Amino acid sequence: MTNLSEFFSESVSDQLAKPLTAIAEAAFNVSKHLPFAMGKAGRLNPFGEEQTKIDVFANDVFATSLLGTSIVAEVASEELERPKTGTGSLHATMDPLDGSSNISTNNPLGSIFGFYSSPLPCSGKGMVAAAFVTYGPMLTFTFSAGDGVHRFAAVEGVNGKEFVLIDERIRLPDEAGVYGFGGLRREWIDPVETFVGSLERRGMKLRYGGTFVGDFNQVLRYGGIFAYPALKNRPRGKLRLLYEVAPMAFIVKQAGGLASDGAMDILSLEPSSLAETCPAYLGNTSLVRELERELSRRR
Ligand code: AFP
Repeated sequence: MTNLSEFFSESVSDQLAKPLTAIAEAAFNVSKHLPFAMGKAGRLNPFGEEQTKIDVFANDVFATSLLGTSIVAEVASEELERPKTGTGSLHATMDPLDGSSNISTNNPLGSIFGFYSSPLPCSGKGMVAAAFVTYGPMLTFTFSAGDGVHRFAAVEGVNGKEFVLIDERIRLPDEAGVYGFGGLRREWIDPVETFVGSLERRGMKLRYGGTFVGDFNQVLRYGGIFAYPALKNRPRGKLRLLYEVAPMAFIVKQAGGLASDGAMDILSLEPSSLAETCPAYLGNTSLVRELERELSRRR
């Protein structure tokens, strides 16, 4: 079995292997603490959302690990007012704990990371790597450094826990099996509602759990489309471009798919702030293009 450091030594530059390894190792720590840090932290994040203790813990652990590599110049996080700065040249974004509302139900949670060669905020054209962690029945680490998407699972090794390769060069299946669209159905804009109706008629299954990482991950495995669409009362959607959507856009493209805001490639969007949101449509290219056409017809 190939472990993470063996895989990195053959295929990833030191500049990226170090911060990616830092995240993977920190994920063990976050996963271990999940049962003990489920309560509220008693404060709000920059978006006015109530933080849980594990949001704060995960944020501290990942930021400290990334900055400790001396390769990261800044870490911008959904849980921080301002990025934390370091001494390197790589720029990192993170959603340290995605899906906080799933904590109390023990449904999947995740962490999302993006790495850029340019200062933040910047477009996805400057992205050089992305990764996500799933805390589910298995602790997994999935990444792309621009040469395919690879997934590792945590196992007990001879020297303690380690990540071993379980999927190399993940590709979206040609046949689309599942879809998951967020937001209240009554708030979906008409083209989205029409499109979802057509997905149901062609036999695709609804899979939605309320964690972007978990829901996107199912699309990556079974093929299909994930969306947090433009809503009537929220035309730029809910998900944060830099912290959530752009890293998954990088990954879905590396897996042979597409990510769009309904009109443009997500990785071409030029954010003017770290907090910007965007409608997010990710998955099999043919489906994302079909939805784009539906949206443009009604514009
Ligand atoms: P929380 O971290 O507040 O649970 O939000 C999770 C999330 O940002 C993303 O992971 C989900 O895709 C989306 O929100 C779910 O939102 P809805 O509850 O509106 O479906």
